[in-house]
Amino acid sequence: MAQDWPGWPNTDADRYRAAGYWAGHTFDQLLTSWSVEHGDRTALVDGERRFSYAALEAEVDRVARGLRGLGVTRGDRFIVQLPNIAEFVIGWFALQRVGAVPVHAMPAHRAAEIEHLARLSGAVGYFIADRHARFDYRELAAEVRKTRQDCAESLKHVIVIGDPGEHDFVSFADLAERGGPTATGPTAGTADSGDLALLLLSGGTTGLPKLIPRTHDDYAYNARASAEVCGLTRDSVFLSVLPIGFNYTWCCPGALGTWCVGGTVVLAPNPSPETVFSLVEREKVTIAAVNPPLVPYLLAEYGANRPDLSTLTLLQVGSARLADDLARRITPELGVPIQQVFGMAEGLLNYTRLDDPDELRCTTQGVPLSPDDEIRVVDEQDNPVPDGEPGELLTRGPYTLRGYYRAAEHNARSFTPDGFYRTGDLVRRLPSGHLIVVGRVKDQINRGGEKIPSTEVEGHLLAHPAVKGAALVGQPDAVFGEVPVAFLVCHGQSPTLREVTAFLKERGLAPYKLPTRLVLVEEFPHTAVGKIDKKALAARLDS
Ligand code: OOB
Repeated sequence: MAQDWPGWPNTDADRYRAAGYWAGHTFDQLLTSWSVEHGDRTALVDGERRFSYAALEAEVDRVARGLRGLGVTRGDRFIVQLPNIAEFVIGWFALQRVGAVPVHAMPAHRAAEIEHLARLSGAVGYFIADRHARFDYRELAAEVRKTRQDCAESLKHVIVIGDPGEHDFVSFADLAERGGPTATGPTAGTADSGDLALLLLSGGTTGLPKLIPRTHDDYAYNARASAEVCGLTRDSVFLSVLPIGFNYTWCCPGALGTWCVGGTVVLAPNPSPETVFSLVEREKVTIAAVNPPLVPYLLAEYGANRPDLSTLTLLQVGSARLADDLARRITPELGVPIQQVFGMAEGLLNYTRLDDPDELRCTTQGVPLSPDDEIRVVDEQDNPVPDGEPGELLTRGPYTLRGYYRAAEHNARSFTPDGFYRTGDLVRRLPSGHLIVVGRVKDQINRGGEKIPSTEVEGHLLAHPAVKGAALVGQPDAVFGEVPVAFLVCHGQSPTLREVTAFLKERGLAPYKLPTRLVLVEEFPHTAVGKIDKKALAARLDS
């Protein structure tokens, strides 16, 4: 497995171990120790279902037995595409128990994304819900499986929460029966803490999105250190508002960070302000993590109905730039302290600190999590810029990858020779170390936290018979910060927006990536080095 992704050089790995960041535990070992330590306490709430730590572990064990019965084994990759339901947690830890590697997919992903994930990861299996939010995931699984039929590492096992339907899929509820008598109990030493623990999908910088390898050591540190910086304790109740499979919700500190300290995780079935506030009241939530587009809705709902938010001690906002003016309204209006979170699935996390003055909490995206997060802010030649000046953020540290999974060629461009990850984010660093996100040099659109890899969408647009050239550009938007607009050069009859979005949907693209507007042009402006000049195109949108 080691040749699939470059790990940390030994000197750095030794340093991270000596500093205590890498504690040498796998997630399966962590689950067992949490269950021993906090057995009767509530680990997870999903609607009317409540799981103590001990009950959660028992469920995990049952499902792990079933996975072993199917032949799932150490190192196997397994796509997990589940909404905010307890089975995400049970399935995820069951995979850990057999030493397999969850590959996180978002509920909004469709055939194009799942197919890409399956191909990149070589996954042997796929967890889905039967239906969720008016979408039938069994149809999606059947479609992806058909296109992967030719491949040795195909999705052999599709495990369905709910009704498996007509297909040759396995019901999650029946999984345990598959386990033979020899398949009981956790297997000691199924994985090493330096092994791959999970694969996350990158938001994309150039080309198609890559997979991010995260180890037990680095991801457990990510969770534990985040819990500490956010002041979590065993009395903390974390509300998962965004999809639970999102790195932010799962580990920053999210669910995993909450369990590290013996707290309770509550799953919100949807992010509507009514749902969020009724769960805050019912479950006495202490910390919730949201993205910027949700904030105005939360403020409006609070203004209208004045729910009791007295238990809430922290509202985290992250995944896209929060406008300073909106940030400044949160604490005065809701009476809840805010924390900005500027993170990335690749690793680096920045948090405003609980004791930062209001001004820093409202106008900056925080300081790095770890004392050993190394930060460089550089110009186009990789030379450091002075504090206060904008530059690209480069970073290296104990929980930031040194290379993507099975992407050697791409890695040479995305990392400096000395191992710094090129984030593609433009930041300004204040003398205090706080970072302010001022822009981006990567070819990506951030639609209120959902990342749209431009090249991926352009590839699909170019497959349309009338399209000769395509460029996806972000247009400023009051709700989402920015939304994708497609500039097209066409021959023959130009398609309409409706035709183009229908075409992209047909190709299996996730709905949030669909352009909201078409601009037809004769030809594209080009930069000095011959690339499509997207800045010039974006400028046409402003006018
Ligand atoms: C989070 O992770 P990803 O991998 O979906 O996206 C990372 C990118 C960053 O490189 C940056 O461009 C943008 O999302 N971003 C922000 C931001 N937080 C993320 N841009 C401005 N302000 C912020 N606060 O989005 C993510 C991962 C862990 C925790 C939080 C967010």
